[in-house]
Amino acid sequence: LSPKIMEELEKQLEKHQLENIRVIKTGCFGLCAKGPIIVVHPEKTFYTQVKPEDVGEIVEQHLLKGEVVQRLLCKDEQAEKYMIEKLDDLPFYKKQKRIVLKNCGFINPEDIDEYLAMDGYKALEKVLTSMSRQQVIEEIKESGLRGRGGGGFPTGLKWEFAAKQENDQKYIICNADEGDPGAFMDRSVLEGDPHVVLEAMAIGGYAIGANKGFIYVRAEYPIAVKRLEVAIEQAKEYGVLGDNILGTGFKFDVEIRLGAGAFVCGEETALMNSIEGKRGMPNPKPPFPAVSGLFGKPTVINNVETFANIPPIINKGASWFSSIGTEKSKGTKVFALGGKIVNTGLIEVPMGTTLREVIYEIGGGIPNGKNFKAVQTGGPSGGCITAEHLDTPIDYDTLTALGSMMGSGGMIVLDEDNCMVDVARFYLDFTKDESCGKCTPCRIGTTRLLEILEKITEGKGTLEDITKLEVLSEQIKAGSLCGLGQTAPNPVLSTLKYFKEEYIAHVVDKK
Ligand code: FMN
Repeated sequence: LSPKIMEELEKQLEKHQLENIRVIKTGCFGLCAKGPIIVVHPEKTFYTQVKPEDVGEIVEQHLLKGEVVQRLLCKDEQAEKYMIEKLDDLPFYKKQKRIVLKNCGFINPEDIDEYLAMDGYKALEKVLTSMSRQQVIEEIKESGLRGRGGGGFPTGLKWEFAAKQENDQKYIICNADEGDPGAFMDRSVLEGDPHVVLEAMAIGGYAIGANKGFIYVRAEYPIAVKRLEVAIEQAKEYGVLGDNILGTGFKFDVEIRLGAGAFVCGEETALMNSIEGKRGMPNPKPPFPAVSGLFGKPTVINNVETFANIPPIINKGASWFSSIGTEKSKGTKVFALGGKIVNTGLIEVPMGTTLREVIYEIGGGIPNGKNFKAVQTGGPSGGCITAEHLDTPIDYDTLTALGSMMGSGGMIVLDEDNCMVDVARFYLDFTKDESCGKCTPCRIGTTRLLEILEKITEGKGTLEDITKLEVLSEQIKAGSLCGLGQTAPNPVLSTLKYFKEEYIAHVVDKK
């Protein structure tokens, strides 16, 4: 609908000769539940669930007469009335802190001038003109930034390993494969602010001594791909990518590679095999990519969101960044809120925010008066967190301690109607399909695990099957080659930990 709304808006502005009003196509505002959205600046009037036939009224009443169209204002579900007039007043945004998403929904991602107006490429200029490679690495290390792609590895340390390698060729890769069901964080960054990733990759290239970067993005994200292509062209024209960046002599180029929707290709070694034109299957580690990665050369691979944190850290300093978050998890985290929640959408919160704040204050709670049951974090590699842990501050370590994980940021809320055995079956169905087949524990193990789960959900399972689930899960975790198999049993183990009675309720010999 949004392109139609935009077309209608342009037509109406022309009809009324409102030449001094600009229509800007932006990336995502985050509040998916209320799209399509029009924000009228400078006052930031927030019109939601707009239809093409509403546009005439917005133009004639608001833009010509200066009167807000009450009917189209954002509805506050909790207060059950149309009341939110300004974007900043919405509870959805109040508890958020936008570092990664700061430009998403505000600038035209296809216009480098708008990125430049938001301090774009200032960080690159700063590192190239006033910082040594080691100083850049120290700054990132001191910031405490950890990888947002799932593993949580310290980014500065990864860059340092690669920087120390002596080699004539090194690479920087941006992992934009984003295969978790329910995750769309990286997509929104690429669609809303593609230059931030290019700027960060060039900074990374300078820091480790690489002059070539690849963005591996899934082909199912055509808008992200197109905006990246436009951004790369504009960055080259502006002189922030290419042979002699900002006249400093530093050379850095970026190419896009498309993934074909295989979840395992998000795993770093499988991804690099895929870029090399080989079948996307993981390799054993070590060697780690920082030592021997793409084409056997030292390579830094980081997630989209990790990269999006780099320019703000360089611009504002490591101590600014590390003042946000918890002791061991610094900065913010972007989450894709989905499932049984009023405000489905994309949010960014400081690490340490509680799940209760995310689900009830930002997310608006559970729809239709239902009770919260659990939240699944970390997608197919993660697990569920129950009501008794809603006050847990979100960070890498607390979520892992609860038997789940931060993962890349998918957060699926489940209510009293969800069967937890079925939730585990859903994720196993996914991982079994996505197993690449290279190692036996994952290939055969996930198939057997799914068979047992199907037997139980069909009401044909036994108590012995529940024991088999536990034993087999541990074997798959211990024996699999890569993170896919090593984490595939997590949804089973965590639902067994917190909801064993639901498994028992399904089996034939429950007495
Ligand atoms: N990392 C991503 O950034 N995006 C992905 O889509 C992704 N998919 C993965 C899928 C599997 C099965 C596994 C095991 C890992 C995946 N990862 C993904 C993690 C990467 O292997 C790697 O840790 C990450 O790209 C490193 O970047 P970071 O340090 O910035 O997090």
